[in-house]
Amino acid sequence: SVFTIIICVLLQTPTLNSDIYCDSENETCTRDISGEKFIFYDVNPPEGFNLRRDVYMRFAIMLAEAKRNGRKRNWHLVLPPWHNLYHWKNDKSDPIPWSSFFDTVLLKSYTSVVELHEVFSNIQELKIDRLYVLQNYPNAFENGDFTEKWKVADTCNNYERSFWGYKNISVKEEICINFQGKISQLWDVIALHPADKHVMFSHGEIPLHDTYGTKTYWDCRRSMVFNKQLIEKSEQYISKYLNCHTKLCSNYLSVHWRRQDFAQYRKNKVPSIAGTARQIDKAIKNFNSYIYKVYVATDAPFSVLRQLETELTYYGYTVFYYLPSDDDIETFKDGGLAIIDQIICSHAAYFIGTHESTFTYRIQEEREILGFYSTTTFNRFCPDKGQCEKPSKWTIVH
Ligand code: GFB
Repeated sequence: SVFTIIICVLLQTPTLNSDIYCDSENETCTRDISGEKFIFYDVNPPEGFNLRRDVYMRFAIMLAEAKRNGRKRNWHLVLPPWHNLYHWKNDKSDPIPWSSFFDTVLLKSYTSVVELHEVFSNIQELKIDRLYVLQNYPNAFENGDFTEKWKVADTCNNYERSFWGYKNISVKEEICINFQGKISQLWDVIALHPADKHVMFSHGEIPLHDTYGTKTYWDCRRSMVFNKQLIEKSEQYISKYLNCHTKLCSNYLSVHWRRQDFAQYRKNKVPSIAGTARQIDKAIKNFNSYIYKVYVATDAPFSVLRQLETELTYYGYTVFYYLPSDDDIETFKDGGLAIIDQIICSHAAYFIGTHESTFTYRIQEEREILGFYSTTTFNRFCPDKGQCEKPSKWTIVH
């Protein structure tokens, strides 16, 4: 009817946040007033918490930068719940929202992010329009050069879909993409199907930051603040046991002593227990010989931690570590307890970390944000014998 056509014409006035669908057979138009679009992503299952935090930043920056140029106003990034993480032996059941670990108000102040459960606040089931399964090119250095590129792949690698344990998520179409280079190229992939509203990328770890360590990077990093409960719990510990009541403590040294797979498969890169104690003692003597408290964050079994404690006691130090109560384990879970370790390490006068551990990198970033001299931060454990390159310094940019 004429009336419907008029409505159609009126509605077709371009607006930023609306999509109009007209069905010419029935002469009806419907307007989706929300017009909101969502990016979902997932990460290779064996990757740990702290690499995943970096993958989040790549996606968040990709969206924030596009919005900064006035584009993609109706796009949102969905925070993938923490589910079934390989290292979290006690948290294998329910998906954990980001609010359990981070201040989501601050995450949202950086760019438009939503928790997955928020997407389900007014729908029962979600059909993702397109799932792009990202995969590496068979040869990253074709013709000797690493060039930026992507293409729809001829063959697909195996990909296990779990959708974070949600049974009511499915996919309309799956496309495999060989991908290499900067994450902002994903906008070109999305443009393959401009009408899509729910787009997902698996293997979100494959695309790289457009720029690393720049102001853009740090603006996003600063918005990743841990939630209040975790901060308060850590500060209570620092005040009660380490006797420090300020942000920049002067009276204890902290270490991130990554063991488990590092001690097993990277034997020539990590020190022995006695070697670790020797290096801590040497660092304290060089830095400030009045320090006698050492906080140890570690994934080592308790018996191994006690051996390090014995060695350090022999040198005259008092050793501290966070021993969670059953209540703490229930409340904070493996992820939260690891964060408490990270926060306590961040406030120490001097920090020594483990080479090539993303857990250590995130502590170093936190210390940069707090304002410590970088000489007190970018220090690593060396193997007992052999070479020990200096750690890279990623200092803050304001
Ligand atoms: O975060 P993450 O991946 O850093 O470490 P890496 C893996 C997990 O180990 C953390 C636990 O999420 C914690 O659950 N963990 C490690 C710790 N250190 C500590 C600690 O000091 N305290 C507590 N409470 N927990 C990657 C691995 O580990 O290293 C990859 O994720 C791979 O699978 C790679 O093995 C080489 O970067 O250290």
